[in-house]
Amino acid sequence: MSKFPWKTMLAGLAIVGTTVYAFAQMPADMSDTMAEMHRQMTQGRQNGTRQGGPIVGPHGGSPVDVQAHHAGRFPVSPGQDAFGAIQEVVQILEADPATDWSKVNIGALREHLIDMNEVTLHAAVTERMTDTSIEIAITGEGRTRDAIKRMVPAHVHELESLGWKAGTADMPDGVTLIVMANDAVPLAKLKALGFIGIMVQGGHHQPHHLMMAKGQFVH
Ligand SMILES: [Cu+2]
Repeated sequence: MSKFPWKTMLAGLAIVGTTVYAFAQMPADMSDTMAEMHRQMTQGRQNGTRQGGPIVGPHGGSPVDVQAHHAGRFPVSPGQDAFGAIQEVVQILEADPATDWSKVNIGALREHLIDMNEVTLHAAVTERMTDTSIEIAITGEGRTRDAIKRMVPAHVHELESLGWKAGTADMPDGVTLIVMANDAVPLAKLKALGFIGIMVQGGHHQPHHLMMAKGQFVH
């Protein structure tokens, strides 16, 4: 173990490194081992947070994760993106002594992430360019339709805060989104971005997800 350069890393990381090494040597029952790994990794992160500043950031990819990845002993991916987003938020809340668990609502975050999944992957999208704008019909059925009606009109406020001119019109099976071209976002760029490229504008989802989980934000 002393041959590894990461031995020289922060004390908090070295603790995790030791843990990783110990489990690599362990021939115990795999399910027990995995449960213990989860517990130890969580402890390691919490130790790291206390000793060396915040390790779990809003965009993931903590030094601990990178370290384990480079050591080749742990996969970093949680296996499912919404699962990983929720795990990250739960870890942030657990690392914050000010977290008010009487208000925390992880289920609300899960519902929003299901909406994001529906809008991103399952909505039907028809785009039409005019001389001054892009007009996008976003439609679906059931949960997909509900998600479109929750997320797309809400996103207009984010676009407006970025200085874009945009609006929505309700339809029985979805929403029509109209976004005007401007100097910063000419028609060619609007066309290239299309529906989902427009939906990802702004960085509001990450902080909003944490607020949702804290019970402070309703989309
Ligand atoms: Cu979101």
